Amino acid sequence: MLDKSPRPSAVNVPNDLAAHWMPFTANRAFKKAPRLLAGAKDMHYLTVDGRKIIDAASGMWCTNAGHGRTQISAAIARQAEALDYAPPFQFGIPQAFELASRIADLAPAGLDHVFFCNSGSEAADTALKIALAYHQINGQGTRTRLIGRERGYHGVGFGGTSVGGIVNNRKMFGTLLAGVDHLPATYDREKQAFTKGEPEYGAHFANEMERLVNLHGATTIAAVIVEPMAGSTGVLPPPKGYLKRLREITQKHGILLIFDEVITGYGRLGYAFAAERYGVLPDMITFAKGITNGAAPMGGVIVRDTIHDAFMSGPEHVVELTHGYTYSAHPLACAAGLATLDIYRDENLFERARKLEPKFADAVMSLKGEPNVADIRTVGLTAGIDLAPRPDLPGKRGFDSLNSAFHDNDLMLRIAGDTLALTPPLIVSEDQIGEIIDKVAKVIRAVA
Ligand code: PXG
Repeated sequence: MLDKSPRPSAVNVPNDLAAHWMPFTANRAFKKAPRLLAGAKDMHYLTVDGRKIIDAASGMWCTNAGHGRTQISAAIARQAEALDYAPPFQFGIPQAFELASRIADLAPAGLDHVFFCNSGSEAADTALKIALAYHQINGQGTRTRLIGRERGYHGVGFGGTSVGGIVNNRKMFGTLLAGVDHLPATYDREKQAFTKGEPEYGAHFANEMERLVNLHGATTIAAVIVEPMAGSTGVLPPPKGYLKRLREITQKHGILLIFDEVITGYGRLGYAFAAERYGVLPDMITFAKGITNGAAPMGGVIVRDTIHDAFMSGPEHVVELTHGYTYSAHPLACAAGLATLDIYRDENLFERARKLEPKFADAVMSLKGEPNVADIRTVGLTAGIDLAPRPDLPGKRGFDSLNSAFHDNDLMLRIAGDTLALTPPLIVSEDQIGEIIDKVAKVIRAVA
């Protein structure tokens, strides 16, 4: 029988999809079957054809407080009226100073200075440049090597791409930065499969840092950058003791340790920063995404006092660090950031994530035994579900999952190859966790 019920009318549907070359997207496939979004509120997106989609991805690991928070949009609107743009070089706005103080208060003691930029990529490149400059002004200019990790993601700048460890993101772009090396990834499925939280096995992977020191010489190495929990590559929580050992080795050799907390910052793992969860003090923390709940572009680097203070010498009229962006600490982003931090505080969202973690982990683990599920990892309010690849078509089962979720199951999830990543807003209810898991099960069966 024909369904004659009225359909919600489509909104904002473009006539032509050709001109927009979409980032990190299979453009031709998208334009044949577009996934177009028109609105969002709390836990849901609204599609252009009026469907409500539950968001199990926080957009792209951004909207930790859920969508459409009027407190944030009102703050942005007020700021746009009062002061649209101010030059961040040689001038400042009060909101930037206030936001930096609020972020420093959330960060571990000793990390008290914040350098603003506009994205996670810029944050990674900024941290790497600060590391190089610090060693130079500290009389250790031979320290120029940068160390990343296999399966790491630090954005798409040349610095972040160079220290990143995802082959598809690197192989098209030539030789990248010279003098970069990589630690091995911390994942071993045979020893770690279906672990909730941090795996018991794998602290020894940090010892590879000693090997790199022996290979290159400590006095040539400036910094190591790692995500405390690798997100983009499919949610790899750190093995127990791994980050502590990495800290010990880097400290012993005078090498700076940078935590890329673009994903793990602002509550994803139940704490303001993963550094707190793991009780490890890095020299710098990068952040982006959750700082504004995704509502305005912003990133930054939180820097240890000793590093910051080392720059504060020489004639006072001279710029201490020749680095920054036209939109560093943009007024609209600062307004969004302040309103976002108010929400995180007033709604105790980090604590909420911590309390929900065991229930979330149990719910996701219930998918063990569904077709092709090869491993499940959970930590904080985040999970990675590895599906076995289709023979000779790596990534196809993941891509089919994205489409089945969006088009047939009213669900948004992230994919990394054939891994499904769940990372819902921290406001998710227990019922909604159940709903998400039911939908994911349907998706997994649909792509079997
Ligand atoms: N560092 C980390 C750890 C990230 O996760 C960046 C840096 C770069 O941030 P920008 O703002 O420049 O994109 C990221 C970004 C995914 C996914 O599906 C993850 C990211 C970006 C896009 C997709 O997992 N993370």
